[in-house]
Amino acid sequence: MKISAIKVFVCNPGRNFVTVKVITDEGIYGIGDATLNGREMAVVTCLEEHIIPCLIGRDPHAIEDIWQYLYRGVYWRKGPVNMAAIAAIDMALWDIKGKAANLPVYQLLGGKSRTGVTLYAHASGSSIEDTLDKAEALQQQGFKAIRLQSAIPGLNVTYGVLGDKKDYFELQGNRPLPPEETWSTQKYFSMIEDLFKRGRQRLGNHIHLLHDVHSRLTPIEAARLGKLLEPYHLLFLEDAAIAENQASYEVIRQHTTVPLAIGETYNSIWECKDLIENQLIDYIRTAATHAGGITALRRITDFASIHNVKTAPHGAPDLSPVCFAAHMHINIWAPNFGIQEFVGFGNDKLNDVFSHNFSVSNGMATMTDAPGLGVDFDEEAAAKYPYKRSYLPVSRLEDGTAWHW
Ligand code: CS2
Ligand code: MG
Repeated sequence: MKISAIKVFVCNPGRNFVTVKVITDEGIYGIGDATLNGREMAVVTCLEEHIIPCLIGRDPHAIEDIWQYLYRGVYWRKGPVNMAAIAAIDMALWDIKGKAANLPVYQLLGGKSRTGVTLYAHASGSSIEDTLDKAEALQQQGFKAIRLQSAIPGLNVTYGVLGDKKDYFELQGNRPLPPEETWSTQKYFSMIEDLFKRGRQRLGNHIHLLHDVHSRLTPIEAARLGKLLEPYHLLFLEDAAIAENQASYEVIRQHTTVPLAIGETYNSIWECKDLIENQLIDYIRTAATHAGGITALRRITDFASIHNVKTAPHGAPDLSPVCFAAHMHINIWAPNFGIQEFVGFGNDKLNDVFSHNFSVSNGMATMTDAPGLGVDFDEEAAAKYPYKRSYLPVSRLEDGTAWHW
């Protein structure tokens, strides 16, 4: 079998997605997700101009060699653009291998370690009351783990909160230039404990609660938050502070037993190596699309497993259902799987473009035994939803200082 062509598609069924299709001379094709929000076209150019010409005529079964060829073989390693491009090729090759073997990808990884994938859903409200109403509705749908986010009184917009928008697609959708949001640590601290205190009172002690700080705090502030939230026993606190300096998590760890999670923006195992090796985190949240595909995620997963770190892959709406499918296969296999983030695939346009074989019931995702990744991409449907330039908001402190996303 040989790779005969590779096509790259950019479409916007609610938000932008970059999808790769690797086609072989035997008619089997594979699909991969290369979406890097706000920098979509950089990945397209990387693929079309620099990567695809090197792959035509190669054996698609040589997944590891192609991965190493694209990673080691290039002077410029890592980086979000490069790794998203490698990731999409890698996912597509696993899809091809599965289809050729007539087996779902998880069987190629080692088979099932569990019957289904536990999900955590998002409850994001315009007030604590609103957040808890949403959380209660999710609990009634059967979700066993819920992330609580609430608007912060005194701030005009709060990250992760939908406001008057009906869903993430509308909230984070098409903007000509980045909007700006304001952050105040002081105002955040005046709200956050109440959210979890009232959350526990209303939702009970059996539900898993989570929270995403989106790196807005410094390590010592994150330590304070961890201590404050200890009585409400979170499953994890996500992105409590930036960890470009991985050792800075020692500050948080020294002060609190709140489980810590990080990694959704990481592009390689090297960004989480010290965090994992020194057991400074409890969950690693790398995504197949951004960390180099299934091959890379499997390596991170195994490395994490020997240091008591579980996986909790990123599942935001800026990852396509192809990435979610890749996660499903890794999650079903991984001995140290923790939990999968899930925001739903309720958007009609999205479902018009991507078809998949997973379903959600009672807070768990399961999938059929379709060969490969079990997802498909409709080129004609995608053509109805052209790319539109779009950005995430930029965060600033109240005095105008640019702040962490
Ligand atoms: C968030 C994301 O899901 C999460 O944990 O951090 O929703 C994040 O805001 C987006 O991926 C950015 O597009
Ligand atoms: Mg997050």
